Amino acid sequence: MASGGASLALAALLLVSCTSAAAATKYTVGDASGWTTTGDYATWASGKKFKVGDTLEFKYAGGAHTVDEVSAADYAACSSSKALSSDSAGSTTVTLKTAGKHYFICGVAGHCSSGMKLVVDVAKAVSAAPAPAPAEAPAPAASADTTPDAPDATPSTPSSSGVTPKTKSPVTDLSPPGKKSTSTSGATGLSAAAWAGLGLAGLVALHLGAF
Ligand SMILES: [Cu+2]
Repeated sequence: MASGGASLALAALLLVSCTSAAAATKYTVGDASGWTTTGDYATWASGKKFKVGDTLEFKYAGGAHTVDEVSAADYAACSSSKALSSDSAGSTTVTLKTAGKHYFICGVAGHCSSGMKLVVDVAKAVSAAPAPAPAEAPAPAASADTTPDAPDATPSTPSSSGVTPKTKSPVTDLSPPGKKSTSTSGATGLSAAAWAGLGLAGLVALHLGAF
């Protein structure tokens, strides 16, 4: 039962991470120009609000350039000798996994110094909204999980029985007034119509009798 609760919690977490991933933005570095020596990536990055989960797609001719993530010092020095990651496949997609500044340079000699460098300031993912959701979700899932597994467990029985009357009472309280109001209005409506009909019939009968 512990594993069941854990897997449910995991599933909830996965769902949350999937939803946040769906909200992530995919940026093509340099837009149509791509990752090139003639790009101006400071201008390209300015005004963009990068956040954790977003992806950067570097487009370039495979082998012509590299995408190296480096430290701030190596970014300033255009050195990729201690690169945190490196790729030269031609289409490099980098997922921004952590908040803070991320530095990318091209490792080909002379390219970084000619402007092939990009720094992005990544903001924390908007975790304020998704955070309360997983906290609420595992609570009912865990209690529902313990009830069938351990019916003899004392805390589960009062909690489940305590829930049922609460849900039943508003239903029983609501249904009688609803039924009464409709039935009485229907009855009065019918009787009024019946009396009117009888009155008309009586008048017609009187007229017929007079003739
Ligand atoms: Cu290059």
